Amino acid sequence: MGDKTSADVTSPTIPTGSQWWREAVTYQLYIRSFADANGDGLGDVAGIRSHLEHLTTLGVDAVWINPWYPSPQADGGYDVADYRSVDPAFGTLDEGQQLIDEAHALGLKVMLDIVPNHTSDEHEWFRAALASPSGSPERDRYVFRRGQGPDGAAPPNNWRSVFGGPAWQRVTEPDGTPGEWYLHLFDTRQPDLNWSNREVRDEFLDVLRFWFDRGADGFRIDVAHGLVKDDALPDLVYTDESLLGATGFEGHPHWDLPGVHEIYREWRALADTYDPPKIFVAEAWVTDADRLSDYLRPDELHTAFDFDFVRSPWNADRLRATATASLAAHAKVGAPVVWVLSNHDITRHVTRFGRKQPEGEMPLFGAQGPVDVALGRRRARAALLLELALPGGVYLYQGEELGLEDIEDLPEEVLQDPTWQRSGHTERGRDGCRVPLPWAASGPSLGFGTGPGWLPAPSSWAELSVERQQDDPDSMLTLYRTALRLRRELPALGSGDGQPLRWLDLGADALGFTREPGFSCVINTGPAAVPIPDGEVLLASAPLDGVGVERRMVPADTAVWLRIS
Ligand code: ISL
Repeated sequence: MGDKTSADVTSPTIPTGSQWWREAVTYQLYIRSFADANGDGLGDVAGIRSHLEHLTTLGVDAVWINPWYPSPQADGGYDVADYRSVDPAFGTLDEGQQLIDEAHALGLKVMLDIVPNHTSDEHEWFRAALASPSGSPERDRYVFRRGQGPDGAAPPNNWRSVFGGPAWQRVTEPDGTPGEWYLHLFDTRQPDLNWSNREVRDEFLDVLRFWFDRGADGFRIDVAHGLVKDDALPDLVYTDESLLGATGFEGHPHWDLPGVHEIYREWRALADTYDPPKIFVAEAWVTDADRLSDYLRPDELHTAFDFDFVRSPWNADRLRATATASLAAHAKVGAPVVWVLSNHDITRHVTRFGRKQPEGEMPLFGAQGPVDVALGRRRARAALLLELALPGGVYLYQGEELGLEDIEDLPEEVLQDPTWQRSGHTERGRDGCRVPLPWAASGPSLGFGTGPGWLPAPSSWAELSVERQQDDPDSMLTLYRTALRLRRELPALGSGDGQPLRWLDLGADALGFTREPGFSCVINTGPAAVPIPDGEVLLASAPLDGVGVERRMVPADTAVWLRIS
């Protein structure tokens, strides 16, 4: 729906055209932590179904559901044992189907999460591989190699797991002798698949078909940059000590190899056989916007998260520079940018923006010193107005509409992220952004479930609960609802296809732009108020009055939307 008509302005439903993804706002449902209907402490499908109204009231167009497949949950479900079902802890395949159908009836698109880089060690393929000899077709679905040294007792190379420690695990052969090693770029319980193997490729096409046929509108692709490895397995020189943050570089032996593109061309061809076509969003951590745009060429994927935006500190110059580079790189391939501020892997942006802002890239993992949560929330409100006003699509991570911060002091005994174990208890990992949502101001898990949640929410979150925020005109939740409604109503917002944004010159501490027809957005990231361009204020992330005498000003860490002539 590139160009909005007046019908779109009044219609409460989302674009139904096949181009919906060019401007959709998608809500990320981290199922484990959204809502727990059966009281076992873990969120579930029934929990999502009971809160669909939250999503329609919020005003999103689509949902992305993190992996809900049968899994030993060694990595929060990213260790998939069976790609064609729903984990009993989350519900049944039938319930999953009902959720898809109910979401559709409400006008919501449904994105699922495909995990093609690795399976669980409990996947039947991996069990068969362990039970089969070296060189067997069963082993060839994974990356098995002989170790180095006379006894093969040293790993095949020096690659490290993203979660810490070596990326290789030695197996005991069926006859009881120490044997080959298998590659796992993530946890030992997540063996990497061999994408040179045609059977692996066909299997995933079939899994995509399975869910497309059940109504899934598309897939988020996990570790989309990781599937293909350099067969020669050369050693790597590690310069970046952080476990989760590495993004690869030209010639890297396992991130962002050119061979991945061929895989996505096959996926695209399959997606295009559906009417309307199914769509993809890539999780691809690559060096820059140009590399990302390679995934978005017309015969490849539709969209990819813009992690450069995520890595930008709260700084007008940097935000403008990254947005400009992303818009230009995406325009070259005709793809919309997908803006994102938080997800289930990175420190929530309230916390990131509440810290002393770095000169360089924003750290996305781990505690990084003191946090001013109130300041972080103020900036998060402004950041929302920025990302919703930029051309393209947006992904929101559950809980950001409540202004949740990262919980950096979870008791050690509750931590579940494999990073915690694999780093030898030096990196706590990502649990702090995965704490269950507070729905109510009271109860053992603040309305998440009838009992305690799998991670404890702080009591201070009672004030952030949906119950407390929903009728409060000044709450974060109300800001999200209002901004999303306006984004649908204003013809200037959304995809912006063919309507370039124009940057305003507002000095080093503010960024602003206009979009046609008649819209302007100004964000002040600096300490001093800046003047507002002429126009009618449609929405502000903080009160504007009381600042400036002659004319209205945008105070520090505040954004405004204006109607201009
Ligand atoms: O590999 C990285 C950098 O190149 C990491 O940032 C990596 O891309 C990221 O951690 C991948 O995340 C996804 O796959 C993981 C899973 O733990 C995450 O939750 C998921 O989002 C393994 O499946």
